[in-house]
Amino acid sequence: MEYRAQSLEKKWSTRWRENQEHLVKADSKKSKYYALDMFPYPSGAGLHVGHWRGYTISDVWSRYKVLQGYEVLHPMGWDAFGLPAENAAIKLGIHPAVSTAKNIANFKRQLQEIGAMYDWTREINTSDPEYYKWTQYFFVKMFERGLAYRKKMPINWCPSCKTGLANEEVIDGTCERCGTEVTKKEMNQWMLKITAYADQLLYDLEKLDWPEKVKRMQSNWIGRSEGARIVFEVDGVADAQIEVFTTRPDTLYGATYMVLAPEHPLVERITSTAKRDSVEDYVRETLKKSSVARQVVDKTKTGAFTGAYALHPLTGAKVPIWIADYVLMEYGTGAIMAVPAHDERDYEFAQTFHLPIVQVVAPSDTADALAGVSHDTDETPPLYVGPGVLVNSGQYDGLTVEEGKQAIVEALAEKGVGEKTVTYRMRDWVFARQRYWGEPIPIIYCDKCGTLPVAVEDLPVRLPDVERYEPTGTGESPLAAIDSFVHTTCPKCGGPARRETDTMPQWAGSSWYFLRYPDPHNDKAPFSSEAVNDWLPVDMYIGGVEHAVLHLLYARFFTKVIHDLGLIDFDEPFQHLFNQGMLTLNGAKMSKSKGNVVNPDDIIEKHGVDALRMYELFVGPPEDDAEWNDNGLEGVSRFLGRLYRFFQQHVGRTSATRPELERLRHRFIAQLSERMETFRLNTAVSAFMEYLNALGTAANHGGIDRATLETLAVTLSPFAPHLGEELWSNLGHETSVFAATWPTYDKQWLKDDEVEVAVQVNGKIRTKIVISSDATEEVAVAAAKDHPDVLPWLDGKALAKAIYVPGRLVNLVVKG
Ligand code: ANZ
Ligand code: ZN
Repeated sequence: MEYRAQSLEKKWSTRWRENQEHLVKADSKKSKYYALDMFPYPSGAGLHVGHWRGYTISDVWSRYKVLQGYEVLHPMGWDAFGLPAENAAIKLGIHPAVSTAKNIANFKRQLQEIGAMYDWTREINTSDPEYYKWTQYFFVKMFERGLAYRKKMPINWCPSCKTGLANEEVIDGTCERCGTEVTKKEMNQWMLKITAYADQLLYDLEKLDWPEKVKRMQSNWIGRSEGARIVFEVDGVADAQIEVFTTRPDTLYGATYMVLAPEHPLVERITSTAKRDSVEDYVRETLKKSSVARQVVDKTKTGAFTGAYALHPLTGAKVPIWIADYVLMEYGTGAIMAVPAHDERDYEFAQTFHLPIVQVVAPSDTADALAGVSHDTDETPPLYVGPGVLVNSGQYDGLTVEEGKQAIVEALAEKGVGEKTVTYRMRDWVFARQRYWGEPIPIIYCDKCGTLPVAVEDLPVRLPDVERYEPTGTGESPLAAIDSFVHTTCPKCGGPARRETDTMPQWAGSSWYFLRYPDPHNDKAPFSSEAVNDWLPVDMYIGGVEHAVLHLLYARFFTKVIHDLGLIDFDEPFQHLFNQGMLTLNGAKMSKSKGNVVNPDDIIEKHGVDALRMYELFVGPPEDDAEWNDNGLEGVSRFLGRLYRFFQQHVGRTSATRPELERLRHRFIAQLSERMETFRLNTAVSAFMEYLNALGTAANHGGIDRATLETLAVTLSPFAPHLGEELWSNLGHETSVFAATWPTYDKQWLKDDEVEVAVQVNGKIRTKIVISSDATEEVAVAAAKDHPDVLPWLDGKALAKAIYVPGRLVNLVVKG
């Protein structure tokens, strides 16, 4: 009768494996459900209990969907290319393929232990040539469509990892991998034109059931701004025009100076001789700063005057042109018209350098008073960024901000010096890394024929063996040192040609892996469209919030491209996204480097997998961070033991069903189902605990019926699948509990919390009392005896007998 988790769990996991219980039946007639984990990067550290939280949540959810009658695809694989394996190779001299294979074996063992229903026949490894062949294929398709292109440009460069980085990989000015401050380096780069999909990536967010926070992060990342481009002539410099981007064309009359980014190509041409030295000094200083440091709002404003003037496109006034590091070359046009009265950064700059501040927008209620005010009062107007009406703006005075934008852009457009436009913060994706452990970019350079994609039938371009993994630091990947890799023949003219030696970034393989699981062994195509259209979009995608912009944005982009290639009929990959919270220990995030990880292997040895699974849920609301607590784990473990013993005690001698049990059972199913549907999985676990307590009391009134035990076994099985199977088989079933159905409840049992009960004394009705419908006899009798209408009839007499007919009456028999 003791609950021996380990042997019981071993029995069932062996049986699942032998019966191939978790094979997905693609031809099933059931509705399909796709529940996906963000696949892990198989690091050397293995999984700690913090990682298990997401995997537990997704498995509980998948098994719940199985019980609801879906055919569930719940696959697993490895995001296996990436820097850590390569860095370990450099340090220890172990080939990344070898260390990766070893890590995968360990991860797989751990994930099998968790009792998850992964269909391992669909396992994916992004570093497997059979897989990356198709990653290269998509690159070729993008190249053919002009979505992959090569460009010389200053890119983010990590001096420690010695590789280029995408904007998304630069976190607060430092390398996402190693924390080193990122610098700029001018290099020829392969780029993916993600900006071509900027509007779709933005507007389609609306279609998704994602946490608002993640949607907001993506939309901020895309950073769509509506505004205008305005052209300013430079006074006395023929053909020099400064184009600015502004979101506030309505404030044009308040533009009292211009600012170019120090890197702006016009700076050299327009700078006057007198100002040349100071301007060059300033440019040099700026190039040392990261773009994050340059964007800090309240930092002291610095800049230099070029000595040149622009001409205001409407008034013809001369406006001084400055350079300053708060204007970034990468955004808009790299030049601004500065309106200090209505822009915070311009306001500070103007104050620092004593440039004129002219108010051109006033809050509506003060507009009349201000309209006549001339510019040259001594008083500096306050910064005003709110709505209002135009003032000091010639014929446009009195228009609202919105009307002003419209009217001024129209006037500029008529003169051919301005137009409405949209600007994005998001840049194209730098898609090349100067590293070894990644997918080779399938491109060939021929002196005669130019830049050509590798023919699809020649894919994959295999990663060759190298002796030295170290990046060269010159900006070339280690592949450049392997002659046999570099030298090839031109696919067009057959002449000598060279291969591209850069590899793809970490994020390449994960941008489409979810499309591969429905058809993972296809060697004719990346997947069968039919299979993928059948299963996708992913119904539930579970993973950490740290992927809010990188992976999730790239995966959406790839999906849209693949949709436009005509291969799939949907254009968003993940319908529902869930981000689990982190597990902490003593307030700190668990991580190997902090030395504060709880190893699941130890816990399983002591309490079993099911206890760990249930505790991973019980620890707190799944979306919140939660603190690991050994006592909590032990409590859950004891609860499972209690439940097991309760079951064994009643399973051999079940009673008849009675209303008390039915009421409890239906209420439990209703409560648990509601908590599942709202993803409150921690309170779902407490629903079991409350139910078991209530059943303990009810058992004393005449035992436990079979329906109760069946309900317990089935509902428990998503949470504690091994124990669920055991209890189910204890009931005499020969098939798996996952062939059963999640129970439904009857609303009739949910109403009538309270009942009216007649109270008789020696057979005569004396009053009626209202008590809880599942009140025990003890409670009902006590309530009857104490009622003021009953007390006189009991006065001075002895109570000989008390009978409670549940829900109907209490009969008190008195003597004397
Ligand atoms: C004039 C103006 C007046 C502006 C005003 C703002 C307020 P978002 O919303 O982020 O798109 N800007 C444009 N390009 C820039 C660059 N490369 N570096 C730094 N700042 C730049 O912001 C657009 C506004 O940011 C633009 O509108 C411009 O300043 C500035 F009352 O132009 B505005
Ligand atoms: Zn050629």
